[in-house]
Amino acid sequence: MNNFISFSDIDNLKLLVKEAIELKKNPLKYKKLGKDKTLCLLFFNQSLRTRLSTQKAAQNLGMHVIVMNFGSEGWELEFEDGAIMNQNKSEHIKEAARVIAQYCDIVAIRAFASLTNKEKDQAELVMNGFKKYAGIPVINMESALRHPLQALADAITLQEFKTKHKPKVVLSWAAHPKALPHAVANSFVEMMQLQDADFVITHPKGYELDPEITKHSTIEYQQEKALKNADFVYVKNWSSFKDYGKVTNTDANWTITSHKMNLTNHAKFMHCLPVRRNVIVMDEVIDSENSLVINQANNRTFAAQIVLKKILEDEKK
Ligand code: SN0
Repeated sequence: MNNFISFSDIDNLKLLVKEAIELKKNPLKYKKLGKDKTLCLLFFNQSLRTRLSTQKAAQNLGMHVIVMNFGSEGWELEFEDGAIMNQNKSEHIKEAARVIAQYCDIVAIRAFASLTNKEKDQAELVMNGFKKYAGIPVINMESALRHPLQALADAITLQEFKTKHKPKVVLSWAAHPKALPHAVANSFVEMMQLQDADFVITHPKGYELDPEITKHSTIEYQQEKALKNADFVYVKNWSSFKDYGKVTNTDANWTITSHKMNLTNHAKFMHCLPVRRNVIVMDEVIDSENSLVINQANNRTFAAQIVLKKILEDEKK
């Protein structure tokens, strides 16, 4: 593996999940693999799980880690080719990426969608800029469009908790006071399209994700109908894609309650966190024994570790 920007960088998801589960049993087995290698984590946005689990994963492989809150502490970057930089942007990605690459062996980046400029978000400027100019492996820690480390952790969690070959997995939207990115939902959909599962997406009309991403998946606009017989319920808010970045629906009827969980096949509850309690999901559901949110967060370490391991191994070849 050279980069991990989306699921298209993975050859075989099933095998990768299997290897991650093996790694989880003995996380320090490859402690020598990353000796004298440095991972640089650049954050343009807040983080809890991603920051700590990716550091932990690198440490488990014996790597050094440098963390920078680029969004608040770095120069404001210009991404446009040929830009006349006489405004607020101080440094071009061409220099920044090449400079950073001299200090580390792998760079991991978090840069959320602006949710104001659809074209720029769709172009994945930050991730692609680093990929183009850094010349070292790039890992996506949530970009404008994708959060593949989260989806890989979710694939590990599904594998650990599924009790049948082809479970029913429902991705449900729920209302949120803020406009949130599409990245988690997009990567979850792309991951589910690689799984043997009965996968259904449910959301109100107007909240369709990018049709390019969901084109091979089933969409059911009636949440209660979608939840019927589900084995896993994954809830996530996202803002409108059509009416880009807008909150056009605040209907509290989409909240996951115990009444809704009772429609399922005793389903496991999932969310990537952070979650707004009693807005996205009621306490009774997230606090129940069927909630997997803490397990998902734990698997973030092993998702990051298997990706780092693959990149380090391929670098050695
Ligand atoms: C981010 C998102 O993409 O939805 C990160 C999830 C891993 N979530 C938020 O920004 C939630 C912020 C909030 O105020 O609830």
